[in-house]
Amino acid sequence: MRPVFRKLSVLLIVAMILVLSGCSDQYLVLDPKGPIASAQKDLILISSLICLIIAVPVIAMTAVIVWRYRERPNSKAKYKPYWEHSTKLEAIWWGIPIVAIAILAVITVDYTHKLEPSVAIESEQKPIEIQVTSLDWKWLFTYPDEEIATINYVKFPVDTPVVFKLTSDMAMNSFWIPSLGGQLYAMSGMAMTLNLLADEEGVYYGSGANFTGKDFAQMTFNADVTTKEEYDRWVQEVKTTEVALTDAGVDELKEPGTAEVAQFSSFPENLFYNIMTQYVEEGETGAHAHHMTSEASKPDDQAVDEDSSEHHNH
Ligand SMILES: [Cu+2]
Repeated sequence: MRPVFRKLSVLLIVAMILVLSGCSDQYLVLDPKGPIASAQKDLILISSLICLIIAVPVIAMTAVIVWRYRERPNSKAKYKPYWEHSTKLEAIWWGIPIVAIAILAVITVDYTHKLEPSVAIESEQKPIEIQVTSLDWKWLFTYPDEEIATINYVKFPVDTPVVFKLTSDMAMNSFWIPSLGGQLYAMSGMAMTLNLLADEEGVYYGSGANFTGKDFAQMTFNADVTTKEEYDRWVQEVKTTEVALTDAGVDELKEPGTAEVAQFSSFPENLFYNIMTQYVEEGETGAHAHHMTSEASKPDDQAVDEDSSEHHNH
């Protein structure tokens, strides 16, 4: 090996060790704690494997061919100056990728349907709804059934489907608890539905996965998954010991800036709905106006229908 290549390869190995050691204690996506995340992990691994079936032989053959057919005296490699076509080779290098892409396509379409975020997760437990509002730069969680609210912290019971309703006060953001499943966008003027389930207790990292300005990196939160008993005890504790979130408090939260973890014993009625529809005027036909179906546009109906999720890809 030439000295320059030797130096380069040492550098590459050092870089690889550094990069790989960075995720040694937190695999997150590759260490799923729920059915959605584990199905997504399967899809990642299956896709990677299928790609490797093509990539590994191609890279290996590139090295072998470059080495074997290099110019040198007494080369034993076959010399065929008039070779121009081989049906066998054409079939291999067109056939294998076509088959691989077809398999990838079928698997991806299948998983995409199975993992549609608005599809309810089957469970014997009654699902709980948590409304998620992206503010600059903090996460507001409101529990419509329990009537409590939290900032930058969310708690729910293990083995219980959680229906997250996502919206944003301002900038478009992306709600992500990597251990439980993929991200979904939180957009102003609409509500998206993300169904997740944690099948193991623990404290999971959550973040805003979309750049929303100066302090977006501070928009992290812990998703605390506990037993049903512990969750119920916590709800009662928040209801009895914390202060209420007032309209003035909401205005303060809407101001740009970061926030500490906080809990509130109650929140203004229809808060989520009011934030979601704050930019909508009567009869408007804006970019997301078609999500405002008659069913969803009743103020007393905080639950937003499935229609809102048809836009989950933008
Ligand atoms: Cu939309």
